[in-house]
Amino acid sequence: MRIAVVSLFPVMLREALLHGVLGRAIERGLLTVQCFDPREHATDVHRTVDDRPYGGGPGMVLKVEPLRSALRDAIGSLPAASRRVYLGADGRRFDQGMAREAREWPGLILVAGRYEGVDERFIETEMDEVWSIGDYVLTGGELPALVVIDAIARLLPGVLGSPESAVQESFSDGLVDWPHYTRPPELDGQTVPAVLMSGDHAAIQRWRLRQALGRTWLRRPELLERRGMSADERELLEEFKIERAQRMGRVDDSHR
Ligand code: 4FD
Repeated sequence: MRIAVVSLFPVMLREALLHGVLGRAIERGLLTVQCFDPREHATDVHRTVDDRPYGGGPGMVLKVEPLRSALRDAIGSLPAASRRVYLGADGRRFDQGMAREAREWPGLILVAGRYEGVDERFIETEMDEVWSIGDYVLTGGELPALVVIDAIARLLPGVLGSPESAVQESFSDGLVDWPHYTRPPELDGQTVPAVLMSGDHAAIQRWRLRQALGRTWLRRPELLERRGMSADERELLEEFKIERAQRMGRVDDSHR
């Protein structure tokens, strides 16, 4: 997949993309990310990219022409069917479903705003969609762009080590994760659940699904509402509730 980002801070993006799974995916050519800096498209001696808002008020607004010129370069270097997405707090809430859809696109152009925003005419004429990563305001669209790139990239074939990762994910689709443990088996009296060391893979799978259902019920009930449960899953969740009630009745009511 090919991604282009229009941003005044290309170094910030490039640096962040050097590390970990994402860095390796780019090294291996599973994904390309190119940056296009509107400042390089400013035509005056001062390389001006922003100006004062019509109507007055604080802050500056990104001008259309340098943005549009940078975008034209980005479009020129990506497949024709690429989609154009602006990152803004007023956009459609980005979620896993949108990441899954976007991974099928041949190319994605992300535009990261700065200052008080970009001239609305640029968004109207040039953008297909506006996405938000959550209900908070940031100083720029670069971090949201990186979040979107990360969420999509890990879904691309070959990016996560094994194809098993994808199977595991569909197994627990729409649920929060189950708890994870590694050595040592006991730490200051905190032990690893015995089933995880039993070697009984069917029992481990059921334990993990039970935990994922239980944690989703406790922490993100609205996800469970939306997703629904099979008869088998309903039974597992009941088991989780009973176990938890017993645990809380006897010793520990420290966590909800
Ligand atoms: N919640 C998000 C995206 C961008 C952003 C910006 C005007 C500020 C939050 C236009 C002002 C863009 C988000 C950049 N803040 N800030 O996804």
